[in-house]
Amino acid sequence: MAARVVLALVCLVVMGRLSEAAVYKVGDSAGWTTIANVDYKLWASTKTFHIGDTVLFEYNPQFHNVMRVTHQMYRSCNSSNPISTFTTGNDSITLTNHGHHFFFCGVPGHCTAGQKLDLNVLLPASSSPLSEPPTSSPSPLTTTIPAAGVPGPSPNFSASLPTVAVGRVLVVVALLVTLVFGNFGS
Ligand SMILES: *[C@@H]1O[C@H](CO)[C@@H](O)[C@H](O)[C@H]1NC(C)=O
Ligand SMILES: *[C@@H]1O[C@H](CO)[C@@H](O)[C@H](O)[C@H]1NC(C)=O
Ligand SMILES: *[C@@H]1O[C@H](CO)[C@@H](O)[C@H](O)[C@H]1NC(C)=O
Ligand SMILES: [Cu+2]
Repeated sequence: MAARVVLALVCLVVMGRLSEAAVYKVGDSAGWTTIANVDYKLWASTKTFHIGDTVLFEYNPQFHNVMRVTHQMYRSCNSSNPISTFTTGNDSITLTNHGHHFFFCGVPGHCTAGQKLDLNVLLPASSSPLSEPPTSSPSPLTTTIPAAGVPGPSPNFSASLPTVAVGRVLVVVALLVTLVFGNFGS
């Protein structure tokens, strides 16, 4: 029984790790370049970008730069009016909204040679187990501190995770209620 609680806590920690922002180096080891013939469309298609993730453009700033552009500019490789320009050679760009983000190198000829990146940032997932209401609402105390020897439900990730979360919320609410009503009495 205790193993079940430990399992649920380990699961929470792992899920916390998984939901942390990721850093993606554009082009992986090749970086942001024209000479390696990197297919940046293919590179982006192998990743799943979320809000809060960072893309890192690494390149020699003598030869390249990074321009964030609109879809129209991206399609026509028109670098006359970029949204923003990065030139350090080690540019971290944090993705703060969902949808497509368009980048290319503004050095003449590089965008048409394929140094262009279209990445799609997905909407935040709405089906996280923690945000789903539990199918049943057992008492938090009997589930988090189960009585010894009493057989409980089998370990079940999808059932135990929300139970632990709801249990925590209920404990906090109970503490608040105790505090408020305690003050009323004095
Ligand atoms: C590039 O875009 C600008 C507006 O941002 C426009 O004035 C210009 O004509 C475009 N150039 C080409 C070659 O399409
Ligand atoms: C590039 O920037 C990242 C942080 O954004 C840093 O960790 C890394 O060491 C930098 N690399 C170079 C070559 O400066
Ligand atoms: C876990 O619990 C859910 C709902 O409580 C149920 O639908 C599912 O079949 C269970 N899975 C296992 C492996 O017991
Ligand atoms: Cu370039």
